[in-house]
Amino acid sequence: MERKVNHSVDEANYDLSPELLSVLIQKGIHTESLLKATFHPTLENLVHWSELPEVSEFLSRLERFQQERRKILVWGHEDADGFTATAVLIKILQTLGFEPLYYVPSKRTEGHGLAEAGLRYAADQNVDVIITVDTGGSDVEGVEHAKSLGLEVIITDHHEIPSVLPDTLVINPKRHGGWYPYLAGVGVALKLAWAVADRFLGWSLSRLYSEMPELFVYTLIGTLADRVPLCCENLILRKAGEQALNEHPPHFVEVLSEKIGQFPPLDLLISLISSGERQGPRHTGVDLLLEESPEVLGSLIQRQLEGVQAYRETGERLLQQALSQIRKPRRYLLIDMKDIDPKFLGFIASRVKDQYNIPTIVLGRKGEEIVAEVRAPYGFNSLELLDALAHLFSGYGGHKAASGFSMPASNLPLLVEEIEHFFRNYRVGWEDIVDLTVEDPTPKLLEDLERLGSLGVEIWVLTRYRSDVFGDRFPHYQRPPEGARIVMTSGTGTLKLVEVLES
Ligand SMILES: [Mn+2]
Repeated sequence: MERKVNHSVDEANYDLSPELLSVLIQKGIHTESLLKATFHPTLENLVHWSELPEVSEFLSRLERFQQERRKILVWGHEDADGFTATAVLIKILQTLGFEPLYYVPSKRTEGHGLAEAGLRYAADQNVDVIITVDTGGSDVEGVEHAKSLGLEVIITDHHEIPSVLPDTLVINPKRHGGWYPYLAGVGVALKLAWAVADRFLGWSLSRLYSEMPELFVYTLIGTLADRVPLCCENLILRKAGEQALNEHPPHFVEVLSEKIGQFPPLDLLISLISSGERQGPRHTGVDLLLEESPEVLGSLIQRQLEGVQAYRETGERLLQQALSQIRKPRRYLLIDMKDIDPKFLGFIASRVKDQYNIPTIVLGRKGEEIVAEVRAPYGFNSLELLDALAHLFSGYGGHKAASGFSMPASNLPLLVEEIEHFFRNYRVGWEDIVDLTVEDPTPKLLEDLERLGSLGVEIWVLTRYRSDVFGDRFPHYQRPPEGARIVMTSGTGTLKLVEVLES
């Protein structure tokens, strides 16, 4: 990918070695404003909305929609990032007098992107404009279909940029060399909300925070659920969201607190939103966030809590079933879960990957199609694998660490063969995986790594162990032999030893 490196960045400001600065640039923290957000993660250092690609076109279109009294539908994605992004966009559009509808296709029955049933729903409701959140960035066909129904489409997404973009306005922070490379879908929606608030209402970001703190709580939930790196802008959004949650808990949090007799822990909020379900054209994952009536919320939450419990139980049972299929893990794992509910595929793939730390592909079925979730350990780009297999797929996309695809079931034998072939020829050593190789570590290097780790920046380094430099950073039972080659990571502020290599 082409990177817009700002060579005027003054490393002296951050007292960082040139080697570590170039690691940050490689990781996408490649402008003065992103560096500032990384080292001073406070709300006023959130990178200005105007740096989001194509945002001014987005604002002028909104202005036109307002004049022409257009009916807008926000098109979401069926996970916590998608639900929260939907809620953020709906709320900010409401402040402009729009009464947006929303639609979240079911992953199980409709798959990803601009699915047929939703487009028909939009047309039936006399919708003029669809604005997607967290989805659609590679859906060339869906966009064409929507246009043929007379719908105008604006895509907002944060997934990797495909080789062919849909022929419409696409807002994705990864465009044009990857500004703000880490934002979740809801982070993009929050940036758009800030842009709208600034342009149409004259609000600063801190005014937006005090007028609509719930937007920051939604952003917290979606960002954590999407497992994006919690550094730079995401660290800012996380801190702002936690503060908003404690100081101005949204309605659903109040009702939930009362129900369970304590302030809900974040992971319960994430599970609660994640377990949302389609109900006709509505979705409880979105309604939980938007609903204000305590009575309605009370019954929504009651049912949802039961859903969380059921999801956890079924998920654990299916996970055990998946683990029991594993015989001898080698370079990768391919597990066929046949026709279980596909909403468990991602959960299973993540947990199996965590356990074996090798690329994991979990297959399921959706009608005539095979659907799959792929999870990869640090250093393995799952999209590289999927690119190599793309000719077998009807669709695919995602991130380096987590991706998915769909495919005609008849391609299964070929898939098995080609995955095996891919990994047989896949030779990657730690040298290729780590961010930095340092022959002679210095105390300053270790301190810098710890500082970056405490700011949420994960950096992997291949170096040599020297007791005089490392001191007692690793517990004594873990200490490598003097001079051994080691792989370590900045973790969350404490250096972690990943592996001692044979030399
Ligand atoms: Mn997302």
